[in-house]
Amino acid sequence: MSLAMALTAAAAASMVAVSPAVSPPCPAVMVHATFAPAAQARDHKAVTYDTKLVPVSAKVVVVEFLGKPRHYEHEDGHEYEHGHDHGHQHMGDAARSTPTQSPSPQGTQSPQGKGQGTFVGVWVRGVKAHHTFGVHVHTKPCGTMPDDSGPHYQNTKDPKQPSVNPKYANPRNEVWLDLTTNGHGEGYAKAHVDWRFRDSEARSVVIHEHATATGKGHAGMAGTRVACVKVPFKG
Ligand SMILES: [Cu+2]
Repeated sequence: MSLAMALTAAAAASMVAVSPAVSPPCPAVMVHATFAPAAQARDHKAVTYDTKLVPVSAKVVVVEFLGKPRHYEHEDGHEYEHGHDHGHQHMGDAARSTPTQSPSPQGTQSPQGKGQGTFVGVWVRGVKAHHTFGVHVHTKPCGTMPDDSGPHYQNTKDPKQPSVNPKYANPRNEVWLDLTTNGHGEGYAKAHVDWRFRDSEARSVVIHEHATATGKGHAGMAGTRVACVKVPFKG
């Protein structure tokens, strides 16, 4: 299965069986790229700053869907509300594809209602095997230097930057897509948040050297930036 097909299938699997009024999912944004050396950032969508962790020629797919449905219709016609997920899941969860479902009385949907929020999925192949990468949506496009991609995108901006306060630097206020690769250097992560990006303020997905920290004083930190993908996220 190709990267794009696999990712689309995984994303679609978390959106299937919605009420017939909702049209089939169609990504708002989809970027499919091969990592190039950082010096070529101007002409390439994806660049690597650390070829040991993310070799040139490794591949990446990023998709964004607007308004991941909160409800799923079961075969018997009953509606089930999708429990609020915790922001990011690892490849194993995603590969099994069926979202957590819990029975819920009708009429108790979230204040946002159906179809709100943003779903982001990322898939990499050909990167370091058996490795956990911290991955986030950042505010600026990738450049020749790792810091060109700016800080993390935050729904509610932390007045104090760089933001290491767990109140702001968390997977509900930012988009975290940490992933752990398998033996073939392939990994997948998805995230859903209840809000939409502001226009032109979310421009890249940055891959960091290790998993994202959550503790006070270093929340959101994941080591150096090892690779970056330009993604023109829509709100
Ligand atoms: Cu980051």
